[in-house]
Amino acid sequence: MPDRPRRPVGIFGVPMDLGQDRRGVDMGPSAIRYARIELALEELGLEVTDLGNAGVPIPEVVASREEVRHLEAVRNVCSEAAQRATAIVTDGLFPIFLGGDHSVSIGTVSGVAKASAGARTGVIWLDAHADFNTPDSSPSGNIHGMPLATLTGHGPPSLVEIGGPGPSVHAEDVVLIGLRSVDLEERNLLREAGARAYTMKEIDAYGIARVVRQALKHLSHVDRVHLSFDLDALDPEVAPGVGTPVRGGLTYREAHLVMELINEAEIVTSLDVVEVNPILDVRNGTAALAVELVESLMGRRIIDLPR
Ligand SMILES: [Mn+2]
Repeated sequence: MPDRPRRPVGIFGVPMDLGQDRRGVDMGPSAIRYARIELALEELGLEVTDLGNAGVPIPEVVASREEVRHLEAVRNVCSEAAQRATAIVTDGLFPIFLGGDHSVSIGTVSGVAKASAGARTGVIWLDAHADFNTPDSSPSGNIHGMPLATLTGHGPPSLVEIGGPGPSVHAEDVVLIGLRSVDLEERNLLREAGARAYTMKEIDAYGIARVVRQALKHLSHVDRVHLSFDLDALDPEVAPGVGTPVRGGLTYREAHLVMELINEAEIVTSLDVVEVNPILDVRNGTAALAVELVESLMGRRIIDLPR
């Protein structure tokens, strides 16, 4: 099979741990680089440029008297991330963003979605959590539980407007996969918004391959697809080093199959890898697993079989 020409990759880190109390996910970009993401992609024949990190203040120096914790600081960081994301897309690169807690996606997804007016961006949100709280529904006031609601227009206005006026994506162009921890009010918000959600129940009942194929079919009408990959989608037994572990997640092979099927569909145009927490990890294994899964997404195959 002749290799298709593939876009060069731009890696950009957003080492932010302001979406909640400090947990250690600010070290995620470093852990993923230590696991040699750049080399792994180069071995797939991709050209890779590491564009460094966004400037992020630490929680100890950020005022936290706001009702929504660290709102202004998160907005500043996400605005920078959005600007960089737009520039990376405009330069013709495939962006891979390294978090950081999942609130970084408010910036990265806004930036790629608003990079070209008129184009429609779909989102695959691979996560144990729905991240669909609003300041009113959130039990904690933590922004890392709000990014997907914010991106679809249901968040603090100062965050919704990042990257340009209006919501970045339509809720009907969003598919969530891997859910198993959703707050009570958040369930209603998600249903009312009209996003498509596949919980662990659907994955157990129908199998991950069928779920992924349905998800891809649901997004076949959009111009671009952003994959926002929270490592807590995996079971903590295989990925212990995450911000908010929840048991009952994807197995090692299910996660690889998600990436392999998405790769075959040639649909994804940008990627987040978020919530890696080296403090809870074992010998950087979760970051190494993140790199493996990125390889599968970007074209690594066990062997190329004739079909
Ligand atoms: Mn998340």
